[in-house]
Amino acid sequence: MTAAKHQPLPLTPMQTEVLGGLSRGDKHLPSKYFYDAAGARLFERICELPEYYPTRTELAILRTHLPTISKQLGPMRWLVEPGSGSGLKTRLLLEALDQPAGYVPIDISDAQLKAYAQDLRQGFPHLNVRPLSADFTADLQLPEGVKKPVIWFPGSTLGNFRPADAQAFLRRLSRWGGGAGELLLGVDLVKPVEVLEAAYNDTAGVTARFNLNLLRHLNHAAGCDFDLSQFRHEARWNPQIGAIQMFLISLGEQTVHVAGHAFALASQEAICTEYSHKYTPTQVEQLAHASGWSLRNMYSDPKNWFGVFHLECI
Ligand code: AVI
Repeated sequence: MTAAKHQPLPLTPMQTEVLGGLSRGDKHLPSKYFYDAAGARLFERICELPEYYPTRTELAILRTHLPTISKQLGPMRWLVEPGSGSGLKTRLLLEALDQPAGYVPIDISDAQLKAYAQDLRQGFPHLNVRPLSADFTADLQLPEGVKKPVIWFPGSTLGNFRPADAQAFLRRLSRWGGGAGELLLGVDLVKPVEVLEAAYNDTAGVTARFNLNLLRHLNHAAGCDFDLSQFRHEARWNPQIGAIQMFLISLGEQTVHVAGHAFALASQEAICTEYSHKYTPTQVEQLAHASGWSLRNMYSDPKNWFGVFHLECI
């Protein structure tokens, strides 16, 4: 009898991404894996922190300007949201819209999407909710009949894309529903460094837990063996690229394993876990223009900390 050969298991897409990120000279981990159930709950807590101004600032802008925005959009529009719902903000927009034709939330997590659609139908019994289970960063087809959509992308999620990816994503959005749509885009704006760094290094330590939870998630879902007690959270402004970068810093020399591959980390070596780009209004306009959109209006708060950009397809 010959001994059965030990075949390595094929890598999952998640493991492939983690291996790729840890193989770089400047180690990275993909920020999209922050949002397991625990991460999503921590993010909700972040949004309520005194230092984390984006959520409440964007809400205040919407409360002030939604009547005007709604008038400009006109009646019977389809609302399409990449991501399965931004809670209160989406509800405010749906309430403000004049007889919306329907609402299409798009999310890769089918279970989350169905629960959200169900919940929404209770609050808006007459609304035609058409959830679409898909990766919104890839090419996709909106449901039949959804034309000239109003695309809603709040929360400065665009800031978590690298600028080239942000441009490619905005270009894709411009083609949704056959083009000719409009985009309501919430973007966090450049502001004093102290304000930015405080927002990502909160005193209650919630952002630190959110950051470390990425390792816990990868341990469970990608078979890694990160020891959470051997890392600390750090977030700092990078003026060269105009972004807050979040890091997990190795507290000592250590080796971590991913799917049978070993990675050595030096003491104080940083793993970058997130980019949160901040833009000036002019930069947003330029980025939008380079991706097939022109600016109709921009709404901001008295300190100009956050912008809601109303864009239309060129
Ligand atoms: C989801 N995104 C816009 C947040 C941000 O501000 O970049 C994620 C986040 N990371 C740490 N705090 C919040």
